[in-house]
Amino acid sequence: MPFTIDSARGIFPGTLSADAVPATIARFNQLNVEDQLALIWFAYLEMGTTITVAAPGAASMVLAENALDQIRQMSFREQSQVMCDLANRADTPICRTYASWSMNIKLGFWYRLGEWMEQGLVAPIPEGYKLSANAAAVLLAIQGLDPGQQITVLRNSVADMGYESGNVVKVSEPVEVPKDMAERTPVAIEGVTNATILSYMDNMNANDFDALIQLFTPDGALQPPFQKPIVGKDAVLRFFREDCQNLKLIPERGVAEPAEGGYTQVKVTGKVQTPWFGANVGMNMAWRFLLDPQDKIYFVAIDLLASPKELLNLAR
Ligand code: ECH
Ligand code: GLY
Ligand code: GLY
Ligand code: GLY
Repeated sequence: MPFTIDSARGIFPGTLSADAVPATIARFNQLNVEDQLALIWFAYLEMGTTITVAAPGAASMVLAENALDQIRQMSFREQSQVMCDLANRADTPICRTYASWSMNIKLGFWYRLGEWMEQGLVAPIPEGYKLSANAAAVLLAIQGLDPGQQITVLRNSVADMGYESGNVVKVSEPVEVPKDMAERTPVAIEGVTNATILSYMDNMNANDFDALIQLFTPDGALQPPFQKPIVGKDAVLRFFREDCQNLKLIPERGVAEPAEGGYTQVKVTGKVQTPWFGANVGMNMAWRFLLDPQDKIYFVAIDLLASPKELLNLAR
């Protein structure tokens, strides 16, 4: 075979991804947890003045309900402790539960706590809390990012909270039925007619993950932004069902060219919307596909782009 997953990761090396995101997360992780929580609070409040976050789905809130009820009944001091424990990745029952949740449940949990903090039901960030100089600098860096990068920093900052322990059962929202054929609107991509690529976009947009996974080779891999590849059909399908419902992929243009050994490499750029922000935030993205000689997906990387200018960068 002419490619390995590792070598496939290097296709279209000129693609500039938003390095500011992991760089900002790394700085964020250096802060003490009081600063971390206060910083997210300030960033989230400020973001709310320009873009609206959608309420979490009912299903995800049911799954977080027990933990939320427990927290609601605590004293302010205990509530603050729980939030610090989460940011500290302490080994507590709530931190273990939190780590077992899918991304959307984690976000829904914080969404609700944020509401309760505003309503005075959960311990607020102390009035007049003053960020350290480092934390203030990180906040400033976040304010300078484009909205797609800001929401990615926010999401990634809560992704790794809690306490990850061995064989814990992962909890995620139920999978909805795929969109009706009659309700699907096929994408069109300037410069790309490859049926596998078009089906990838259309099946993702329809939440049709069983059809989507058929497009992959058995050992195929998918690399989400700023993450290691997820390898193998089973793992990729699990990722689709847990983390990819109700995305809107709006590919705009692309290029397809032959690669070694009868493979084809395809780069597509365009926008992606998350159900959390809908049309309010269009993330500038690239997909870098490597198709095998049968046009099955051996590898696809999804990158959050450094700038809108990158949407036009289709060079090899
Ligand atoms: C408060 C203070 C105390 C601490 C905390 C608080 C609450 C914070 C809250 C934050 C909410 C943040 C949210 C962020 C949502 C971000 C969503 C993003 C989604 C990106 C998805 C992408 C998908 C790309 C993909 C494509 C594929 O083709 C394959 C699959 C996949 C304030 C209380 C913490 C409430 C809601 C960035 C890019 C296109 C890879 C998935
Ligand atoms: N800069 C493209 C990549 O992530 O490999
Ligand atoms: N409201 C966004 C979500 O639950 O995914
Ligand atoms: N929702 C998973 C990711 O974009 O990384």
